[in-house]
Amino acid sequence: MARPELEGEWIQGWPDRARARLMPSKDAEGRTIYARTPLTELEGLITPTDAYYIIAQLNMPDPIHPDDYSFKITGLVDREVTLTVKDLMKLPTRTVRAVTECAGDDGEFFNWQKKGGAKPSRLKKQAESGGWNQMVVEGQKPSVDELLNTIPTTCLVSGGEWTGVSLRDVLKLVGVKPSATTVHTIGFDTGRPDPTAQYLSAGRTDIEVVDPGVINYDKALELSKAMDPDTLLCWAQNGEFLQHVHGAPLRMVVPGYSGNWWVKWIDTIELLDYEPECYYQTQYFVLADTPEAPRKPCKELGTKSIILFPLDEDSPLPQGEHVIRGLAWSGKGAITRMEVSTDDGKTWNDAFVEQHHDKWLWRRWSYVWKAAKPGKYSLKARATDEAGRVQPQQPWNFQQKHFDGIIPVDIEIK
Ligand SMILES: Nc1nc2c(c(=O)[nH]1)N[C@H]1C(S)=C(S)[C@@H](COP(=O)(O)O)O[C@H]1N2
Ligand SMILES: [Mo]
Repeated sequence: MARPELEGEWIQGWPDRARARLMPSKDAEGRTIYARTPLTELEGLITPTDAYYIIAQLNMPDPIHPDDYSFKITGLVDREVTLTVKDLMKLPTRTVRAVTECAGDDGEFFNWQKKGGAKPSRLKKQAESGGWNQMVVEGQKPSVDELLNTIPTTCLVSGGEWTGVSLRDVLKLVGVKPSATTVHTIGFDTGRPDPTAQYLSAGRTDIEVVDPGVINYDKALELSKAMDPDTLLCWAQNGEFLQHVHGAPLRMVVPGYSGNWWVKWIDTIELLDYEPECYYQTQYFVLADTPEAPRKPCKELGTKSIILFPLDEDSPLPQGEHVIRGLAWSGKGAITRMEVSTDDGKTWNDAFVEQHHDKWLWRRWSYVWKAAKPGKYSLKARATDEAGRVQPQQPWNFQQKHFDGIIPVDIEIK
């Protein structure tokens, strides 16, 4: 098998399996701003925090100590307030287990489906340092190939346990005026969006990119989703206080919506009666057929499954029984059915879906494949969610967001 062996390590004096490690890229100051989850090396449904994917679109901000931290709620509220994390801790605590998936996760598969060529791989690692934030210097445009070869888009998804309070409870506390429609959340991180991110997701450098200048990261969530009891303001992840890179002291958690809605490093929450022009909502993180077409913000994730065993790299496999397994999740809640095909989608068989009570968390599924005859096989998996949505939901779009397509795994049985 072509998969790299996990090398043994000594942990507290005992020989152990190597820990799964993030696949990181750093900014000019050496701070990790982009890191992929080693999906194929992990077991279980909660991604260890040290292996959780990381994305900072602008500059990684300086950390603020929780004792020195507060955030404001302003705009169309009965009482404008400044709150600390300790204030929030006086409200009923809520924990939600949920998948975080970057809108750009697996985006390069869109291109591959359209144009063919080398199939993207979850085993592909980017260089330890470097990446798009260091590639573009004034006046220089890297080629599409250079970009695509630098940073793979796979493995930008993780599963976590998020603890905080329902945003709804906080909004009830301050009193939302009847005219409010939008919850505008502003992070304290700033920077000038790197156009390379747009080139990278579009797979082209010949598109026009708006330069908004130096901005704060911000998003404008519709009030109805903000009032969903599972939309949280969180101070903890996986049983510990948030790490800085994941948005400490306080971040938003918006289960079902792609990662870009989960605003980190909250500075201000503003209630509005209109949708403001947020760069990461109207320009980037949008769905449109072409760069010229009207752009629609990407919100709910589709219905998606991935095969984690076997991978193309595991081929050839011996004749006999193999367990095909992977994970599945949806932007509309629980996965209710998984089907597997071992004949390139001609026939489908129901797979076993592991049950649990967390509708926003992915589910593990498996299928016992009796590979009786030598030959070449194309394995496929497709998920159905509780809303009846069957994978895939998201058509091709120029920024390659919300990919939830069915990708075959090609295996030879010997
Ligand atoms: N303030 C702020 N929040 C942010 C971002 C950011 O750059 N700034 N990146 C978003 C994006 S694109 C994603 S995918 C998620 C990633 O969350 P994580 O780094 O904790 O995995 O955070 C979102 N929240
Ligand atoms: Mo993202």
